[in-house]
Amino acid sequence: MRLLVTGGAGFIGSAVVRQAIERRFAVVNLDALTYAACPGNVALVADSPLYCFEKADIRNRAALDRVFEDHQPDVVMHLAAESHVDRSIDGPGAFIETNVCGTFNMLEAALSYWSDRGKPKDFRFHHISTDEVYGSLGLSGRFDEARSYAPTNPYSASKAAADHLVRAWSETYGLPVLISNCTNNFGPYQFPEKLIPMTILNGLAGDPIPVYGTGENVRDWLYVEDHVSALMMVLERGTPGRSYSIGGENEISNIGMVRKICGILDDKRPASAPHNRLITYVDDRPGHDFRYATDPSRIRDELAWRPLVDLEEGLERTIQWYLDNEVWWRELKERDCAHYQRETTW
Ligand code: NAD
Ligand code: TDX
Repeated sequence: MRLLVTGGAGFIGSAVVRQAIERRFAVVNLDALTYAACPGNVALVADSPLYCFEKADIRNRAALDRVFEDHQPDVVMHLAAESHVDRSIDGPGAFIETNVCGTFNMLEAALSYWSDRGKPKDFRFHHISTDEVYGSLGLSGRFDEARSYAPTNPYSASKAAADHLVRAWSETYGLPVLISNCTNNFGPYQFPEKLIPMTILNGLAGDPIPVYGTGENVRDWLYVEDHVSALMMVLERGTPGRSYSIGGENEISNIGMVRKICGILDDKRPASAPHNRLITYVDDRPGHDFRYATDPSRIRDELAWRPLVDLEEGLERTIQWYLDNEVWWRELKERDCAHYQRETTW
């Protein structure tokens, strides 16, 4: 099975690449290597004869046609995206270009490739999306596949637009697509602009740990390897045209999460305890969604997916990974990562 992965040098995409190679897929990793990419994320598999890298931008249709032609993939998993909400508030243009226009290019390239080959029935275009497309929840309720879309920030609006395009290419042209909408991921190799790695690295450095607003906003967290096992199940056994909600059922407020991380850091670095003295409340994110939570009943009932790593175990593994992999994040610290307004030093 030849799998084309886009965004495979990023956080979740690289976990897909590593797991797919372990399962003996031949993998083509297409990535533009933006500020968020790290080729080291796939170092463990880079020498495998099953692995191949293509530096290409999904905004460039001709480049996509060439990659499809050269590698003849059986299935596609599309993860390449601009992924940070704070950056989308500051500079929405890149989110529209990559997440919307780039997805349009991917669909057109895939449709043309699939049609030219006689529309093989096992071909799949799996679009990896987010629960943020559904907008914000109050204190109760959970998102599922029947929920109406109501995105509230440029990132989530761009992902919602991409989801609509993917569904339209299925309904109109018959392209065998799958869509999955997942909650917040965490784990090794996550770029430190996101809450969990930011808290770990600032905690280790003794720098302020920024908590937006009151810290009462709630997220539902899933360990990245469990997300990837769900993605592989959707790819292999999901029904074309359907979408799948993926969630960890690990709801926690941001301040609760930050305190948990500080507690683990206290155990691992007792000389710097208590780390929660570093917690600093800062201005809220504009349009900050209050709560996300996802009901994963469909993927659980139809595909028998279950997460294997609970929140405590996942946090322990993640924090230990950042402690053991300083070379990885030091290189990112020194990199010029195109700055944005809400940026905090990490
Ligand atoms: P990431 O920012 O870590 O990685 C994104 C990757 O895409 C990078 O390697 C980058 O170089 C590449 N990329 C960006 N623009 C590109 C372009 N124009 N052409 C080619 N490659 C490009 O993101 P992530 O957190 O790994 O998220 C991956 C996907 O999963 C995204 O589609 C995101 O919307 C979705 N998702 C993320 C989460 C989460 O919690 N991180 C949750 C649900 C869904
Ligand atoms: O320094 C911070 N302080 C803080 O309080 C940061 C970076 C974030 N936050 C808050 C904002 C959110 O409520 O923590 C929460 C998590 O923030 P992020 O890590 O930026 O994630 P979020 O905005 O929830 O979006 C993530 O999950 C859905 C990913 O970045 C998206 O790509 C994914 O689709």
